[in-house]
Amino acid sequence: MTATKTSYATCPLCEATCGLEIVTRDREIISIRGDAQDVFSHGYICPKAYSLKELHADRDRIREPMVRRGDKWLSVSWDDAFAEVEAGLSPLLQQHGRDALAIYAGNPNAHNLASLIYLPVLLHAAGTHNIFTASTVDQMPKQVAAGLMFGTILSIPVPDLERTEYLLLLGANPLVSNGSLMTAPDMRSRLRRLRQRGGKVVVIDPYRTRTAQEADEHHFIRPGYDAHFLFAIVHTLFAEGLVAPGKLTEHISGLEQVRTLAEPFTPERVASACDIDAGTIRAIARDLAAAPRAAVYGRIGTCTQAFGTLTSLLVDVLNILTGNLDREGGAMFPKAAAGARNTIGIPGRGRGVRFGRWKSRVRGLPEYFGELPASCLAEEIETPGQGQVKALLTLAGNPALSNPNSQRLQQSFSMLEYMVSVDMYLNETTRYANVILPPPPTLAHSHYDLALYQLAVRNVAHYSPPVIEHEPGTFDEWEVFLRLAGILAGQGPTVDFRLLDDLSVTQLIQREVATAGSRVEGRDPGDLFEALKPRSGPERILDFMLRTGPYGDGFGTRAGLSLADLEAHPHGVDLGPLQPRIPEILRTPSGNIELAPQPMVMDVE
Ligand SMILES: Nc1nc2c(c(=O)[nH]1)N[C@H]1C(S)=C(S)[C@@H](COP(=O)(O)OP(=O)(O)OC[C@H]3O[C@@H](n4cnc5c(=O)[nH]c(N)nc54)[C@H](O)[C@@H]3O)O[C@H]1N2
Ligand SMILES: Nc1nc2c(c(=O)[nH]1)N[C@H]1C(S)=C(S)[C@@H](COP(=O)(O)OP(=O)(O)OC[C@H]3O[C@@H](n4cnc5c(=O)[nH]c(N)nc54)[C@H](O)[C@@H]3O)O[C@H]1N2
Ligand code: SF4
Ligand SMILES: [Mo]
Repeated sequence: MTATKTSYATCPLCEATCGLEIVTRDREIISIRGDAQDVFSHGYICPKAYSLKELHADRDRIREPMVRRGDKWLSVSWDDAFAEVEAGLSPLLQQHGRDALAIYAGNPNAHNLASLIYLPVLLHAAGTHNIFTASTVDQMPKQVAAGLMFGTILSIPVPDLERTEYLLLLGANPLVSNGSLMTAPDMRSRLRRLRQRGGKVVVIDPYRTRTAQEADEHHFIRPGYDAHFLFAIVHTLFAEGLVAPGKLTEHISGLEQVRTLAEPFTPERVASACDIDAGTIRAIARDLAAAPRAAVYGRIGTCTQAFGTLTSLLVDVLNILTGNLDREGGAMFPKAAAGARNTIGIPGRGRGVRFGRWKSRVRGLPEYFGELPASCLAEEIETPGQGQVKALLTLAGNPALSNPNSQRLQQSFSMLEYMVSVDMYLNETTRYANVILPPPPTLAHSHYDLALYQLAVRNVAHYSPPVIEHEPGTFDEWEVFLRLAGILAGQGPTVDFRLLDDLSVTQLIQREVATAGSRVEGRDPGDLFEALKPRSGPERILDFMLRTGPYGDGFGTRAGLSLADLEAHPHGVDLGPLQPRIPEILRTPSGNIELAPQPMVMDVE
């Protein structure tokens, strides 16, 4: 019998990024437990982690490409599957144009290194305006608010949980969800410690959640009225002379405008709208102002509502007015080791964000950062005319279940002329596909949380190599993405994805050496390309990002991080507690934090 092997990996199932200790024999998983030496999670895991073993062994998990013929599904070779995709998609795109293809990318892409790196390549090759993701049924309002206020869409402050003494949570249930846009393993212990050191947790939620049950205070709110509630707190802070942005004063624009906008929102007027009485609103405002260190945090309940973006903005307006933004124990900005836009370019000022560059065909809704609201997808498929969606590519998403009005969406899927899904299950969505391309088993690909470390309550970096070897003849997800990119770019089903990969890296290097303020500004791209050898795929690009990142070795310009370092530290690298980052983090055109950006002012009316 082969000997067992012990590996360390990050759990990819939610945003908490817990470290796992996994024992395997060949391709079989023997056990999964928490990695006691993990620098961030210290052994904590939730019951979901163990399901990775079942997921791996699940007989329903798709292991080979599948092609649908009527109601029948046939397993086919990868070459045949890509040839099918080519034959199905290319004529449609030639006849009807690029926008005839819609792409839907689901939530697991945010937990997958290969997708995070190669999805942009695939989307670029597709050249369609009809791009949809789970973001618009989740956190897009947060990204818009962060983009407008701070200049980049993931500059979302997170509560400094280990040092805060007052936490106001709106529309979030982190004890169950394990936290979102706040990467923090073992939320229960963190909240418990907060209260043990005399701190207070206050929950605003229309439902008595488990988090609400364990909080010091829970106030029921009428759904959709968080902006009113937050404005009433802002109103109270101004009325009672409690506005104290402290060191942020010189970095903010729009303070007087916020005062004026908050004027009509007296606690008395707001109380009947949001169902929280005026006395409670005033008391929360005073507690928040009086706490030596406090943080306001809003999550999905504050996003999936009519005024989600305004609410998201107001959450951080409150953090700023009380002097809690960017200070220890307040709401702080992580500094991720790789891929964070707020660490790229010249610190303190930038181009800001743009949106609304194009609109959806049927309802005329604006794009945000390259995507349209997922709620538009069904009508784009149903409505005839120039630019109608005729084909769909889903990538790790189940919109037929997860999106609003899903029955209508399912009906629209049956109208498609062609559909391809990259997924390992036959489900509500993929059953409409003509071809399903399965990713390798989760533990057979490497992992690095490029997105989530940008939102972590402590600065950490953790790379895990594949735990299990690929089965011969299987494709990694990045290879699938590049093969699809080749087909969509008109290069056919047999494109050499390694050449496309080289091209992607070359473009990335060229962009970076031309970026003012980069650690490798002005360097010879060819030298850097050579220095990355012999790596390829996601590892090569991750290594490049780490080395040009804020802790990076700058390709020999100083001692610092590279992928080799992370490989030498299987339990992760601790980069320390969060540090103040204003003004360095800002990328707004003014170089200030914008408290009252125009689109939000319009929403107030
Ligand atoms: N009613 C209701 N609706 C909701 C929500 C809610 O709370 N209530 N929550 C919303 C939120 S926050 C979100 S993020 C969205 C999520 O919406 P989606 O992302 O559309 O839905 P998921 O169920 O996460 O879909 C995951 C799909 O990816 C596949 N998959 C898993 N891992 C991988 C992988 O590594 N590679 C590939 N290729 N496929 C993989 C799974 O088989 C599944 O088909 O749902 C939203 N919809
Ligand atoms: N087990 C498990 N864990 C998960 C997931 C999962 O599918 N399963 N999904 C993951 C994903 S993708 C995400 S995005 C996170 C989400 O993580 P969270 O946002 O922490 O969790 P939710 O349970 O979606 O919490 C939303 C809360 O908002 C409340 N709410 C609804 N409307 C309003 C409103 O108008 N105002 C206010 N103030 N509150 C409102 C709801 O009652 C609910 O308690 O969870 C992640 N964790
Ligand atoms: S909390 Fe999330 S990351 Fe941690 S073990 Fe559970 S599912 Fe995995
Ligand atoms: Mo989500």
